[in-house]
Amino acid sequence: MATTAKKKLVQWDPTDIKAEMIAKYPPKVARKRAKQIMINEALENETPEIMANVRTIPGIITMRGCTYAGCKGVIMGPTRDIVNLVHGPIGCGFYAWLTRRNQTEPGADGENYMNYCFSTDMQDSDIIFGGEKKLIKAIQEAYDLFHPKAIGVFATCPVGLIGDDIHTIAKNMKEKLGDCNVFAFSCEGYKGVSQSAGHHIANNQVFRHVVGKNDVPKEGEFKINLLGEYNIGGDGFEIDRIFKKCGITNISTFSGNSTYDQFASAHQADLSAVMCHRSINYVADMLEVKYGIPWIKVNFIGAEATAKSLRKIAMYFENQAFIDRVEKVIAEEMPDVEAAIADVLPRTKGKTAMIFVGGSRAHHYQELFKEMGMKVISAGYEFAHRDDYEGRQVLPLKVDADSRNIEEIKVEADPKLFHPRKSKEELEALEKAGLKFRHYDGLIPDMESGTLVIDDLNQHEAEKLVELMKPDIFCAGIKEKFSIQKLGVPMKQLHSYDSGGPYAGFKGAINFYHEIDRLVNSKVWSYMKAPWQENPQLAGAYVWE
Ligand code: CFM
Repeated sequence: MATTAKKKLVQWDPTDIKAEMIAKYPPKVARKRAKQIMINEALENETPEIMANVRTIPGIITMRGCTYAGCKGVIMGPTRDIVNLVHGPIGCGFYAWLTRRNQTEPGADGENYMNYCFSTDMQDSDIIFGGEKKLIKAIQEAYDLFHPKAIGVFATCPVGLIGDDIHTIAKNMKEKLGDCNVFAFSCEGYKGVSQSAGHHIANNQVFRHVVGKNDVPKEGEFKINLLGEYNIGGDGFEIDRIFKKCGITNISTFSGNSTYDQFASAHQADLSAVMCHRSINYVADMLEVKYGIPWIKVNFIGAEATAKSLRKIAMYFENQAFIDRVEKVIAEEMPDVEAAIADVLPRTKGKTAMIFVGGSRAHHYQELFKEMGMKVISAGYEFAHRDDYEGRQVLPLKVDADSRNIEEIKVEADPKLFHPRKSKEELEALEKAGLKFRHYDGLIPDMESGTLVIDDLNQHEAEKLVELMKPDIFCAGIKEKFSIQKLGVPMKQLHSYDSGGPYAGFKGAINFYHEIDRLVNSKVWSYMKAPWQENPQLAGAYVWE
């Protein structure tokens, strides 16, 4: 025998796995979940339909977060010089305080409010008599203490229920203060079915109140916006290092390591590069319609994907010296990557992984696993929409009661600031040469046939999946971490990176290979046995079973 690897005891068939996962549900729940659990049969351009962006069934322990989390934590959290004032009970403010690993480098002005927790700390009496006066006082206090350029007010659930008029307060305070932009977000936790609604609410307000407000010209020959990159674990720092080396000027990242001024200048870029499609694709569209900036999809997770994305950016600008410079950077960076792959591959090849993260990493991280010779046997998003699974050709999606709740901004070409960066003919020629605009194929076509694609996975199903399919590694978040590890399977957090990272770009890829190699080859997991697995003491059954 050439191989010493132990054969898995469990042989599985995707149809059986799916049946097992929903076997315990009442019939109505099972029917709904069956539409969100898909056995991948993606063939060329035809992808099977998956149900996504629908309400979680009450009682099910979902992996999702709330709309407020998507607005305050995800989109606005990483911007350092906007005071984020949470209007609500203190718990909402406290739990959104540095729990996402946004990183920032305060600039010369040193202005950075990310490490503060601002809240109106609503009490019972505010819920009964209204919290508006308290909010006005809090805005004034934050202004007096810090004199920030901007203050964002975030509504938590009770604010929506009692009807405090946060937008009028913001408008009045902006006028009163004079040199501070104040705007508010109606991002009550219950507003949508997940974080995704909060992304949209946040982005709409940034687009409405900030983008396009700074016309002081930004220098740079190849100017882009990087949309949907949040600098978790320093990913954005690594991407910016590569951009700098290539001669790319990043006008504005939405919103990793960003500032108010960057958003305000975003209309000066000549291309938008979209990383996390789910959280921001509509901003890319709005930037194009209002200012004439085309957009392409990129991915800086995975060394090959990074090289490919850089080449796409270079191709767009059609400048030979720039194209050569990008090639030179790739040629300089790749030898270290290749050496790291050669080191880990004998130990990682053929191993299996599962990835369940928010709305884009479950797709992007497949690149890194592929580079390590590993197969992703099941993956899915917490809150993505059908286009993130099946590709943008399914757009526009049917509007339902929940999506109708989330505002869609109608934008038109700006009479002063709109100018098309390329003519129609130029764009068509680039498309012909292989550069696709406004394009995203989604996760499904990138996964092998017979794999399982699962939307809004929950605690029960995660445990079933792991028990039945025994992956070599499971990737998700902190809520899943310990229940999976107790099953004897290593678990990697792909939201917070378990305090590791960066994993983006070339250097990030190398970090990731080493870390996954250590995790999937550690023997410690096979020794895991819970006391009740050795000595079961109690067993019970329901009478109806
Ligand atoms: Fe986009 Fe994100 Fe993600 Fe997301 Fe998120 Fe995140 Fe995520 Mo956690 S914006 S959808 S809401 S890539 S916080 S940086 S890791 S769930 S997959």
